Amino acid sequence: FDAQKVTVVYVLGGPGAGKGTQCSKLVDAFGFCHLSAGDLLREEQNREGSEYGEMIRTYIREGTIVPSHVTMKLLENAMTGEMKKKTGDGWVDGKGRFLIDGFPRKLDQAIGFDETVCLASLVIFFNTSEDVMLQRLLERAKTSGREDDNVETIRKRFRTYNEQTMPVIEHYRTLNKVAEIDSTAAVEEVYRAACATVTNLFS
Ligand code: UP5
Ligand code: MG
Repeated sequence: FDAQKVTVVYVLGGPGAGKGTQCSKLVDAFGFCHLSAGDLLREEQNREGSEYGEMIRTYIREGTIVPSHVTMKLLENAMTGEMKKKTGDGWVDGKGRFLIDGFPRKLDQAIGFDETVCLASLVIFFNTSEDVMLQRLLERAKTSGREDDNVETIRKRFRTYNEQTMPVIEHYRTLNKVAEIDSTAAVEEVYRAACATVTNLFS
């Protein structure tokens, strides 16, 4: 993808930090196309005839990272589909705007996607404590139906995040691309900070 025609913003943060919640709100305000890597993987997992269904289920249940080629292909396909539309979600002034939520989760994915698909302009990093994230996920577990919303898997997700995803954030920090937002506060308050960051990017 031509960086002149698309703007890619990565949205990172631990499990339950509020990535999805904030992305939905940013879509309305800034006309982004929101691509959640986790949602794309869950869709593929449930797609009839998918050759990756069982594999994805195993990784998600273990809180580990699905092999990069699978996730990158799903993201690329979703972006291509959106680019073909040329109107509607994700298009502002002839330029595609993508919020990529929950990806890249490890360093090789970050470097691979930046090099082969599109260079990210910004990383929004929602940061809060594990205690807060755990409480949010346990609350959501009552209704989410997500197979990874249980204490055992949540602990594994935290470990994977600390060991593999934090280095991605550090990588972008050295490139001065990270906007860190404390996501401990109420949704609306976090959103105000997120809005200010994105307004700044497009001004
Ligand atoms: N909530 C949100 N914000 C709040 C606030 N400010 N105050 C109070 N409550 C707040 O929020 C979680 C819950 O908290 C919700 O109930 C919300 O109402 C409330 P949400 O916005 O859903 O948080 P989010 O950060 O999106 O949490 P999520 O669980 O989606 O994060 P994960 O990163 O764990 O999940 P994801 O779907 O990205 O990935 C799942 C799995 O897929 C991974 O573990 C991995 O196995 C696999 N995966 C890959 O392998 N590769 C990828 O690239 C991506 C995923
Ligand atoms: Mg999410």
